[in-house]
Amino acid sequence: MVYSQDPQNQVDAVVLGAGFSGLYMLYRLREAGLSTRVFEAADGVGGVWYWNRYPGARCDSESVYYNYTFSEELFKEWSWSSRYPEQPEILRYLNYVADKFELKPDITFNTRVMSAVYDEASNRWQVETDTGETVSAKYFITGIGCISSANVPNIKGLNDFEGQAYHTGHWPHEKVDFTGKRVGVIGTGSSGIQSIPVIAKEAAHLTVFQRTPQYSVPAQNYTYTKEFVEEVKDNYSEIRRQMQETVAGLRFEFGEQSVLDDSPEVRRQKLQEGWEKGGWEILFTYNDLLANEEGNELVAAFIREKIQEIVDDPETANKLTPDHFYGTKRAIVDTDYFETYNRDNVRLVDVKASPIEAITPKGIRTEDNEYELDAIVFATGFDGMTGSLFKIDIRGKNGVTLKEKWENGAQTRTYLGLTTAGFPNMFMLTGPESPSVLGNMPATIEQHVEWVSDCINHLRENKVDIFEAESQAEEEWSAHCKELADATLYTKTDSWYTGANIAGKARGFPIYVGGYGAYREICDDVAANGYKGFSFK
Ligand code: N01
Repeated sequence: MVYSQDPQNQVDAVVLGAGFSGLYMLYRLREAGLSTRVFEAADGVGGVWYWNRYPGARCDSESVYYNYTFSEELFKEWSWSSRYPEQPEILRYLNYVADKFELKPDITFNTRVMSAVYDEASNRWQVETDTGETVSAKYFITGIGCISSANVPNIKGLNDFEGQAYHTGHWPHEKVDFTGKRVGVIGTGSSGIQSIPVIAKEAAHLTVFQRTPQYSVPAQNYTYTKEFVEEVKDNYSEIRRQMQETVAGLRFEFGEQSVLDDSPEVRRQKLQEGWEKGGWEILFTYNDLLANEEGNELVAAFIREKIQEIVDDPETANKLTPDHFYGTKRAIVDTDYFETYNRDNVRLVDVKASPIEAITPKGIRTEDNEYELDAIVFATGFDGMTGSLFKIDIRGKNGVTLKEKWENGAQTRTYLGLTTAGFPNMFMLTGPESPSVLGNMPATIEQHVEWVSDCINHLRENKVDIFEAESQAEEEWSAHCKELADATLYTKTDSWYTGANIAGKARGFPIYVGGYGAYREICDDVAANGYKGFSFK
């Protein structure tokens, strides 16, 4: 590689991605006086909210918390329309933020970073893009999201289909019109469950290809009143404080009791109330839902009963009824998902019982049938946590790639989920082994960005050239993450959290399950103690 000597291409920091994390990281670095380049593969800001434009896409953390809180002015300027607004509104918000803080001039759009190589002689990162540009930076920061590498399963005949095919995570910008069409949706995770009711209303006929049934509870979405929005704004400081301290970066904690502490009658009443309030209420009703098999089963049984009540056809209801531990696959909230199966134009195909054999020119062939389709929607998810990092050729000391160091995901090792030994001056926003996807993402992102920018300020003030996680600290952190995860039910279920959704991917649970508030305290403590666990040169 020819290293960049061009002063134009020598910057203090390179940041990857212009979603929630990249935008705020750029803001903070610029405030601190660092020259910064952000590279973004899309032609606009937004990250996952740029790409995930499928019908029905919306957030499932309440919008008044699903936003930045670092700027009181911004918080008070923006008003959300509803509890769970749709993707266009969230994308408008992120564009508003980028425009307000004049971030776009420092973002290079339509440009994908292909490699980032640490040069030990100069102690700088050499970053190469798909447009042939090389930039040299002191700090290399990834803000590429945890679920941004789309998974299109390797099904025979994938390219033979003569109709239209879409992936929910790469949806076209123009409206896709399913009117009069026979549509097939593969996948019933959050994306499938959000899009199925909307597509069913438009399409002539919808066939859902389900491999694993999912628990889902009603979102109970509603339009915010002006009074509520004003009240939220008046409580800005309190909301920011609460979000920083709670287990998931929202305003509430898990309930104080075990599932087993309540009598069946009281438990039922609480779960019914949770169902009616919607969203995350049921998931947070008890303190041990995700650790106690017997308790989890009681809550899961309540949701299974609801599915049986809602869905008219008993055979369809049975196929839709899950048997894994509730919440161990990402919990889902929906609008009329199970009700959709009562429509005459919707059918459910169980592809665990009769697996998909091939995509054919005319549709999808399973072991026992062929389904003619005009369009196929792949709601088949993502290569989560490590997928996007591994797509980039990231090389640390001695030319070792991140993929090699982490043994292709079999041995993910980080310190605090922010850094990894052998990769000096590199930071991962919402990286593996941080709380990331188990919390309200904007809150977890703000904490990471603030920690990283404070850290960089500290390094500059103290004229530190090389900042690197120590192997011992990293070993301990990764072991701690594993120990916490193994004490939960998460690891007992196949999910994208564990890597089970990707053929051949190593299994693990590279997410910190100890809670966002506790994690923040740990990170603050590390900083307050002179960044213990890191080496400085
Ligand atoms: O992806 P998923 P997603 N044949 O992996 C099935 C976030 N998100 O895009 O369970 C047949 O959850 C797969 O089956 P199985 C959120 O964190 C948030 O829906 O592996 N089926 C599953 O049913 C979420 O968790 C929002 O057996 C195949 C589905 O495809 C994460 O993104 C909205 C298959 C994939 O579900 C991912 O959600 C949307 C195959 N070969 C997403 N391969 C919000 O609300 C896979 N499947 C904010």
